[in-house]
Amino acid sequence: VIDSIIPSESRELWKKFGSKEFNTVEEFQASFISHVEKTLARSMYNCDNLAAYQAASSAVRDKLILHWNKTQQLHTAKDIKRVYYFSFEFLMGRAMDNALINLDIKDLTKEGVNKLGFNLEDLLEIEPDAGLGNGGLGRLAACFVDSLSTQNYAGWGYGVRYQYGIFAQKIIDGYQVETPDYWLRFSNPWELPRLEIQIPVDYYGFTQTVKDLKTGKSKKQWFGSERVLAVAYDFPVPGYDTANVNNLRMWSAQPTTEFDFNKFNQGDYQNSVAEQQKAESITAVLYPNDNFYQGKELRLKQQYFWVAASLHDIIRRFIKTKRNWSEFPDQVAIQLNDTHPTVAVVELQRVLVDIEGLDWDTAWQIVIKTFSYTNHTVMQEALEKWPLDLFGNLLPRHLEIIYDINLKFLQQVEKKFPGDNDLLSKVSIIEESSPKNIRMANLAIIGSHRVNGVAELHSELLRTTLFKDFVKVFGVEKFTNVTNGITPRRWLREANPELSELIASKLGGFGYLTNLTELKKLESFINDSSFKKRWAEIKVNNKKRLSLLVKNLTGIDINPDSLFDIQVKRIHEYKRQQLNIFGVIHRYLQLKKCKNNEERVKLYTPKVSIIGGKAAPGYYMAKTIIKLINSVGDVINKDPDIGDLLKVVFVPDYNVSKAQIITSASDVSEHISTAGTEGSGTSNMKFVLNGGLIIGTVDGANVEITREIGEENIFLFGNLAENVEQLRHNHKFNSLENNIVPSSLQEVFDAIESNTFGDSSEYKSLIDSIKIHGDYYLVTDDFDSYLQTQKLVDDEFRNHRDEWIVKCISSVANMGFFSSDRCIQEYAENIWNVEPVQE
Ligand code: B1H
Ligand code: IMP
Repeated sequence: VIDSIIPSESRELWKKFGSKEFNTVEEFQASFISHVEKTLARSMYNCDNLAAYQAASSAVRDKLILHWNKTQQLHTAKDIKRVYYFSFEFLMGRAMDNALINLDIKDLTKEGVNKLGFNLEDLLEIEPDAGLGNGGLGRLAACFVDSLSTQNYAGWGYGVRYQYGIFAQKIIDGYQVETPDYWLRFSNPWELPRLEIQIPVDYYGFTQTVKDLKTGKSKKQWFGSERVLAVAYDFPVPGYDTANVNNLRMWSAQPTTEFDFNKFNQGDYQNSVAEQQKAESITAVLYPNDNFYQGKELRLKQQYFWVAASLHDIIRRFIKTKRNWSEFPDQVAIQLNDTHPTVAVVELQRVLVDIEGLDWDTAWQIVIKTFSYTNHTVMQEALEKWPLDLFGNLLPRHLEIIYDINLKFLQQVEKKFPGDNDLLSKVSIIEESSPKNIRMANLAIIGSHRVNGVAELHSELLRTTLFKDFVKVFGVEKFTNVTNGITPRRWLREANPELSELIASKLGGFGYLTNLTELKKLESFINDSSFKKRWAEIKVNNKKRLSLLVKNLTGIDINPDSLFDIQVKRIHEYKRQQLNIFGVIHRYLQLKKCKNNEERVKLYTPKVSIIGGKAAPGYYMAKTIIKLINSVGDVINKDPDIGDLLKVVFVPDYNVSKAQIITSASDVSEHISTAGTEGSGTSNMKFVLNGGLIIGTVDGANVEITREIGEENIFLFGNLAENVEQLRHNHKFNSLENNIVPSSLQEVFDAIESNTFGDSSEYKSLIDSIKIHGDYYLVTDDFDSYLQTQKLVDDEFRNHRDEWIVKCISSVANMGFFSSDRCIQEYAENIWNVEPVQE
């Protein structure tokens, strides 16, 4: 809208009474009190911590909204290309502390609430995590929106506003028990309901050929038979040290107000209402699987719901600019975070052809130029394949369009590689199995102009294995790499206040938080003994902070002087928590073999093994691993022979806010996936950035971390990805008779099987999977080198502490590459073709 169409008189009034943001302690307090009294309808007399948290957040939120408005007006006025990050998951964690840090008002707010009788740290603890994601993939999306804002890109996230986030994990008798995470119970001050933005989304029904009134040509049209409304909720995303505030728009499902008059007239009022209520179930709950695909109709409903609403919103915004459709890709870049939003490719084609009347090829060129696709995993069981019948029933027109896309694509392939039927069947979107499936990765590749993996090794594996046939068809340039990154604001400044301040004191301020390669300058302090002393002190403080959390959660006392060995991530066989716990058992057995305490103390470094993470509710083996960890802990922690020499802790309900305490407290952390299975990993980056070392396999981003920080600063072990296939093949000839289990591991199995850790029948399937079912994840192959590496860690931590600290400092100094800012810049330059927006 051009300013001049608003009458000057009104404009003056808007200017005169326009809201002002708080900038002083007093202005904050005024806003706080106003929210207590008017938003919450409370008073000085009944303002408890919850109310104080809500009022303080509302005050901060108001400030964000003003920045948000300005940012959106600027972007609209500049008429620039926007990036839209489509992600089924945004694992945001808490918003308040992050907003205070990014807006640089933490001290002000602390003082403000203090004088009103509240402690800021207590208020921050009240906020529930926004746990709208499973693990790395969802947290990556959260880091990306932070970097988009911080670097002044016009970048929005589009997601689903689940009413229930990832379940809360309780440990009862050593077993995982899932409880629902109703994170919205006290309402959410960080979201802005835009109840007026209601976008109809249709399902089911049929397609028909109709005559276009304008052109006279006949065309296909979809008549859905079920309709829900998508309502927008906006989450402002503040950047650090900038006024730029982007938007994370999350969709919530609502019934339409159109009523089923048929049912109503039949007097079936109750049923008619019940039908309507079902609409809300679409956005009720996040699917709690990490790296595992479950082909449920409700999930496809969620995906189409979110994607159709988001595209509708983007297209509306584009149409306002009155441009020609061919310019759509100059205004819009859409990143598909894994295949979850891939139906967007089909939906955009449908809108352009069926509704806007473009011819097929013109539309298809627009689609390809608009989309790009990130693959996060090569794990077979994670690849989305929708049964054709299920898909066609829910989205009949989309299935037809997929057939057309596929036909035209296969014709192109046939032309280039005549007679290569094997190739055709491999790259086809349709898997000719029974029942037939739609391969979403194939569709995503065909509908995008760029495909990227998330670490160099992973991207290389995509090119040479999973997507090699597509490399043949499209050429290798279409397949690129963007190594993941993390935001140093949340994962250093917020998670490790003392270390980030120490670094700032040496580097002349916090500039490194937006220019992380500045950390390199820390190398000049490697021989500064007072710096090293302070560095070590901070690590101990962070370990004390974690000890307190562990005590509160589990009742277990751990000694902050011990070596803290941490593995926190989703529980998965490929991530190999079983290797970790078998190693722990091995250590315990060796300790028990010692003659006396003197010998034990002489041979072993006191150590705490800390493991945490959620298992997908239906993943039996992962749950078995959790039970084993807890049972092993129960025995070891109570054993009077052992004392502080070994403690085993399972941290219940690992989530983003706990990760912020845990990542700064490791001496070593474990990233020990079977080579070639972990796309990237991002917690590996977080631990090293916070001054911990890594025990790792040559997998995912461990490879590049090693390259950046130097081989001498990381404890690598295990077989390489290139040998995995051969090793697995070898296992096929193994059986009970032809044993592959090394004696070290056999000793561990014997201990388990003789009920040392309770009823061994509980662990039978776990042991069998290794002993007789082919040991797919190569535990037997890597066990001895894992033990050796653990020994090395013990020795270095105990006998070479000064070198250890030097390793840590020099690692941190070389972690600059792993900022999500760098990562977003690579996407912006190589994939999206967008630039930061300057005022
Ligand atoms: C990652 C997933 C994932 N890769 C399917 N794939 C899901 C797949 O609900 N599902 O169906 C959910 C999640 N998640 C992770 O992405 C990789 O395992 C990590 O290695 C990587 O660091 C992360 C971010 O790229
Ligand atoms: P949308 O692009 O229509 O969703 O609008 C998003 C935001 O952009 C609005 O809330 C405004 O802040 C801003 N905006 C939209 N249209 C205009 C305009 O015509 N002039 C200036 N800002 C606008």
